[in-house]
Amino acid sequence: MFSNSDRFKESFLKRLESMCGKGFEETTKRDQYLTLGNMVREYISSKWIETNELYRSENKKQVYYLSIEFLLGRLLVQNLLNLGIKDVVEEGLNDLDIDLGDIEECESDPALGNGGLGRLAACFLDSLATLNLPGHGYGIRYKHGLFDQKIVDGYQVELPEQWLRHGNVWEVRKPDEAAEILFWGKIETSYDNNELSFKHVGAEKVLAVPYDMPVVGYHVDTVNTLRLWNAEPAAFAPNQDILSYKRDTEAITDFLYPDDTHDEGKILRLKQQYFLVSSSLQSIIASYKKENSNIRELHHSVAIHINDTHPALAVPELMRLLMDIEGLTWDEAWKVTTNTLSYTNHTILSEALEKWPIYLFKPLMPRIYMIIEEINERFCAELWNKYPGDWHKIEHMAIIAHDLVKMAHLAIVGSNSINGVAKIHSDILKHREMKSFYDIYPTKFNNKTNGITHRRWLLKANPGLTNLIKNTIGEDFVHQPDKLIDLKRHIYHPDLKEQFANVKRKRKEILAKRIAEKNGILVDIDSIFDVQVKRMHAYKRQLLNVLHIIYLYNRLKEDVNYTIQPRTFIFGAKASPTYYYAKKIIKLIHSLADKVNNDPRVSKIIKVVFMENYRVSLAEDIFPAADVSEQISTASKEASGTGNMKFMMNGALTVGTLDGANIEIMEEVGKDNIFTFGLTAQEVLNYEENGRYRSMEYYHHDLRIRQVVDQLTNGFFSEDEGEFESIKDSLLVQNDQYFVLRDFASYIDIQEKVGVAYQQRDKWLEKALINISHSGFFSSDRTIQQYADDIWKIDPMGVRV
Ligand code: AZC
Repeated sequence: MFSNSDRFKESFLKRLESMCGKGFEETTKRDQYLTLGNMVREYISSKWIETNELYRSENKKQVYYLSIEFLLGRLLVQNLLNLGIKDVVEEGLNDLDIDLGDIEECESDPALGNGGLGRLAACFLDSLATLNLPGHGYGIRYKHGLFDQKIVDGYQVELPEQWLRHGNVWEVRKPDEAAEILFWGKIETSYDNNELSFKHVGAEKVLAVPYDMPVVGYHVDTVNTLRLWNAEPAAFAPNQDILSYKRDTEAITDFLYPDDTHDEGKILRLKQQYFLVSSSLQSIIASYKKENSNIRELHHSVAIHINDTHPALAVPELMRLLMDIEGLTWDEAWKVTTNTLSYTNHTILSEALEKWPIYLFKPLMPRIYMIIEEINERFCAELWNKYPGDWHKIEHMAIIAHDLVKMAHLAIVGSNSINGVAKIHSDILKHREMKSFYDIYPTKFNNKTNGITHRRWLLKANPGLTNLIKNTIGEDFVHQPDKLIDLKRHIYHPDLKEQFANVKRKRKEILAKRIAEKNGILVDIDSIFDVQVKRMHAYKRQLLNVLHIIYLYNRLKEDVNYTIQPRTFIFGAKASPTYYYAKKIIKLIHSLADKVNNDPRVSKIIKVVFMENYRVSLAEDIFPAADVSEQISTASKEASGTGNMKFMMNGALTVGTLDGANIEIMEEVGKDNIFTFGLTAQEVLNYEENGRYRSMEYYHHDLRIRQVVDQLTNGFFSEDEGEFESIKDSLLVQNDQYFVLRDFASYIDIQEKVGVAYQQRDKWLEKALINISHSGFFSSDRTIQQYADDIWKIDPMGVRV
């Protein structure tokens, strides 16, 4: 049905009318979306079945990627692209006067993730399938993904996200493969025939029903699986309050926790984690046992990856399944478990390190708690042997201490590999944050610098640039993104520069149109599009960006002769609903936008735009239009960043601190093609250790700083003067934890250089092209190949079509 556009058109019309029971003219865009989606899913299904059969018959090692988040973004157009049928479909639709873009707008944007961690998982799935690697995702089918953000009078308001309202054409419910999860109750221990056995009695049962979604590789036959679990009531027990049981059960998969750095400390969150882990492990073992008889060899056929600590209960749960269900001894089970599991750490922020109070943990998962206690005792005994008498060290490294279960310690002890997500982050893990573990397990620690899929962030998001690159260096880079480097030979070619400038301009026009529609602000296409899009968080320092804009405003007001290259400052960010400070910064950006955009003279030179409801689909319009990429976190705090890579790949220049993957971007493109500033990670860590930073000194000694900080509360903004008091306090009273004032001067300097550099148009275009040509290294194909080779030890299957 997709062999040519006429064929497609014919089947599409037939399907559309029969599915909707109305004539073509009467059908809506949504009807058309659903019809096309169903056709594509059907087309995928034969490859999907073949892939699964191949995996069964070859019985080679597979990896399962457990993640509490998968931030997928829309799938229709990406699937069409990966299947190689986008042009046929687009042509056929055009004949019917239908625009594929309009149809795409009907697809909801599944936001089953918060930010970097969830989006990384989605990029990894795309790379696994494209590299023909047998790898599947396991996650949760949240009924409501990350909240929709509305801005009302400058404040963020959260609305429930509704991605399933019109159904999900990509999923297949598999009730036959449901798993049972037990919570609460107690464990009865008995001892017969020299064997200990454990019976879980009085438990509340929850049914985990899988919904499978196909993960289509790019121009290959491989279709892997993303399995998302839905919580449903199991059999009802007598005398149970059926309504409250149903409510409590379904609540497990109702909402994604809208927070990616704080440990919510909620029992529901813990339930979600165990629910994900237990259902996934049961399903993995069941499918292993179909083809293999010896469970003691599980690790020869299966690798299981723990994406951050949220699925770290995989350690005790795998132990439980191997011992209590499969009958292995502790030692046998431990060998299999540690050889199967690997773990990625995504942050060193201490508030993100999960620690669960025993009083919550133990009653909810009594058997799991018993196993963790045993793991802890054995681990502490090992430590005692190694460091006899060093109680302090043992207490510090223990899995259970001070009535808390430390999930990162559990993950480290139970895994064969622990990786960070950029060189500097992995080094900080090894030499500081997790040094004591690195000392005893030096070979477990490694680095896997993050990557992004160029199939979404270049081929799908930026077809204009993709075509330009194809016309310049051929199509090799499509399959081998490191071939983008071939572009470097052409960067001095005036035609290429002009064409690139045109592509960028077109994308800026599209974004400008969207801004005009949504924000009612007219922006200048010739201005620098200077963009900071990411979650709102103190360490990411959107505030530094804001203070710089206030400073520019002041200069432009004070000196009518001060001229700069016009700039449009674009922000997009969601704040966790309970994160007071982050929400204040959103309000501050809006107040600043009012002030700047309504000043008749200043607004001709700079503008401020906050784009509501930042999400994957919006990001696809933003990255291609950006000139400048703001990556200004306090050095050492951003583990890697991945937005930085998406900007780079679309030819934006980075203004960044020496943090996370910014450092590796600099190593790739060279110092002349990136704008770095600010404290180094080492300097930040030194300050933190010696406590010698005094933000007040910077406030008193730098007039520019004093002026902008005072403006937060002196009536400069039209709000009541207390509105931004807490932000000022964070800088002065609380001694500026993230060194905003410390880095202010160097940020102002580098931004001035950016403005000047942009005016040397030819040079700027060369720098942008150099960034694109070096972005291949940041493909998630490279990252995944490294995971496959070094950690999971899996090989590709299937053949390219
Ligand atoms: C993020 C990191 O903050 C970001 O630097 C990194 O690029 C990304 O993971 C992918 O590795 N972390 C999270 O989103 N969340 C947590 C809990 O770390």
